[in-house]
Amino acid sequence: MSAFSALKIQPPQLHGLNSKKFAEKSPSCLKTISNPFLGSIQRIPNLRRRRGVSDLPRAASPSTIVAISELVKEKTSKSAASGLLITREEGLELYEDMILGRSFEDMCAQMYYRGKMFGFVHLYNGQEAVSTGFIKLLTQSDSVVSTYRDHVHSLSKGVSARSVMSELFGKTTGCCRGQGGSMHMFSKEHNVLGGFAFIGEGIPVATGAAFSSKYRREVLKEECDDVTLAFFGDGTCNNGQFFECLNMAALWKLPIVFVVENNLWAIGMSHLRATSDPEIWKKGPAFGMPGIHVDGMDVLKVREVAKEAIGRARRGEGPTLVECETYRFRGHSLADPDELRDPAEKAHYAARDPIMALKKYIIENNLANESELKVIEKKIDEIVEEAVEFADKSPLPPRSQLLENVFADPKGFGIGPDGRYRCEDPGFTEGTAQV
Ligand SMILES: Cc1ncc(C[n+]2csc(CCOP(=O)(O)OP(=O)(O)O)c2C)c(N)n1
Ligand SMILES: [Mg+2]
Repeated sequence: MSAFSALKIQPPQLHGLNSKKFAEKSPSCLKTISNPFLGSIQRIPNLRRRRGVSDLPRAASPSTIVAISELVKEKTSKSAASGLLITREEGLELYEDMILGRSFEDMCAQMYYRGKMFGFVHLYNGQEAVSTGFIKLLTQSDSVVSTYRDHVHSLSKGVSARSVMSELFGKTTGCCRGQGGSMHMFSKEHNVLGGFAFIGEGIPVATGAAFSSKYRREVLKEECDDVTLAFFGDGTCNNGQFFECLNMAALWKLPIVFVVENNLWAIGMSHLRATSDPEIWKKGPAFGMPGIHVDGMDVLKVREVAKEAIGRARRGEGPTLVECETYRFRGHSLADPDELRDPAEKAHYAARDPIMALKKYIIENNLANESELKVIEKKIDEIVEEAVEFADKSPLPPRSQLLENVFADPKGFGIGPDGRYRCEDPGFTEGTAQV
């Protein structure tokens, strides 16, 4: 039995893609969505013959790109004996991470409206199952590449709430010393390789990171089985960088997982309106890698898919494209009044809150009781409160920091040694920028 059949994934409703609209848009898709696991059914006739068998992932049949569930048959789950998908410890870890993500973002909204943060701030509420389901399976040396919606990915990867909040406040104690802000989280220590404001921009960076892991292992003969996760949205999947990187990753069998957070909207543009074939996962098999569709509001399903995709990458079997169908509970950014989306759609997804779903699973399966979960919630409240106090008290960066890491010649203009602004005819200097 594969990991996916063990999951008893419900026949997909493409949960939020309003099925009537979806049918009008693409009747042929409805035929495929009656299958419980979309990624498992894509047939690519003769692909192995054309490309040579050894280049392709090991599949059940020579002419099929199969779902990763079929590729890893001997998966053993720690909690297999109990028949549950997670142990108590795992359940509590997932719950804590999701509560941290949610509480942190709620606090960001408060701080933003109190004028503590500047620029655009994009929150992750509703999408927690994706970050937690994937990132909690990583090791320290694995990498994560995010988008402008990057706070929660960073927290899941272990960057402290203090340093993310300080970064948002523009303080020196932030993970980028206050120079990045909301959309540019980075942590060398945790291998968070950046949030990126331009959509699609992180995908080549992630592909490069995955290439470097493979190069270290296969050329430099270092011990390295690091995996990179690239997170990005549905609106990014019609962008050229996505296609270029899928091609390269499949061609070179890179240890990467492309994680699409399909929240059905790109600012105010509906995914169904903007995309010729709204099933993004299908683009994986088109490039010779498995494509998976998973309910992104269910952390346990995401986690099962993630285990196999990450495992596949770690074993050197190449990339996977995973489409997580999810939803954001707030506007595109905190500057968005969120008036475009249908209230019925929002209510539909609010009822599928991934944190509530995990809580229900934990309690119904006696992994923990309500009061034990309350203890976690209280602990997280304190962490988030403390992060705000810490950020608030932290110093602002000195003015001289303004020109650090600026590659254009800083000699001609900027802050002079006397602390005053100066502007001279720019010329090129050698070496590092210094004021
Ligand atoms: C290259 C580029 N073009 C346009 C934009 C403007 N823009 C900002 S967010 C966004 C929508 C992205 O939607 P999606 O990828 O679905 O991510 P989500 O915000 O839903 O997480 C666009 C087009 C941009 N940031 N970068
Ligand atoms: Mg989107």
